[in-house]
Amino acid sequence: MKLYTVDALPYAYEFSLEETALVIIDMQRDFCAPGGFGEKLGNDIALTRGIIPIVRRMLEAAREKGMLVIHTREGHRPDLSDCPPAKLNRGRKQGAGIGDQGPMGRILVRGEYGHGIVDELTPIDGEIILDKPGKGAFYSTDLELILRTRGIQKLLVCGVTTHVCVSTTIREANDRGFDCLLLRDCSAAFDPADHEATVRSIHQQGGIFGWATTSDKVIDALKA
Ligand code: TIU
Repeated sequence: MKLYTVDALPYAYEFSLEETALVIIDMQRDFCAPGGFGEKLGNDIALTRGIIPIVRRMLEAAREKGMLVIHTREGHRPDLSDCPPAKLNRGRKQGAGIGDQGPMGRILVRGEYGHGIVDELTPIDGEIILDKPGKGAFYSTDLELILRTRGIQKLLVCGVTTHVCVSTTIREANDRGFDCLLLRDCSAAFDPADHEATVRSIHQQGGIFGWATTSDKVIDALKA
């Protein structure tokens, strides 16, 4: 089993291809395109759109090496039976009613155009698409079963938004015993202050939730 060593904070992160998955969180039009959930919540989507080419480069490097890739999508059943009233009510109050009609179809509803992953990062055969009703990718999904079945112990995590779904997923993974490396340049929040604070919160205290680095360092390690 070949080990790759990546320069990271708080110290080097080591992984093998066999035990590692690239987890791309919620790179959906609803968060990265005009008129989606992210924009309707009152956010500027420039930063979440901006990372698409950088995520693509990381995705291509993972594909080249045959690493397991998991794409998550936040969203709900068309009848919203899996959307807690608390989430629905708060979204509506903010002008982002889950299930409401928007320019890309119904907001955050499975099967709608806005719920889909952006074209540049379209999953290919062999990659896993995981639909999740919550912010964390483990909550009410079969992600843990999939990872354990594949023998995955390490997660390279990226996507949007750093402080919401990326952070929640890393925290959930950490409590389940997975070693997470946050790819900070492949992740974005609507406000850079939220992004930076979250990156620090993950690697501080000796890596209380995991590690953080940039994708070029992972790609360099994979090529070394
Ligand atoms: N609002 C916000 O920053 N994020 C979300 O609602 N979901 C994800 O992070 N995917």
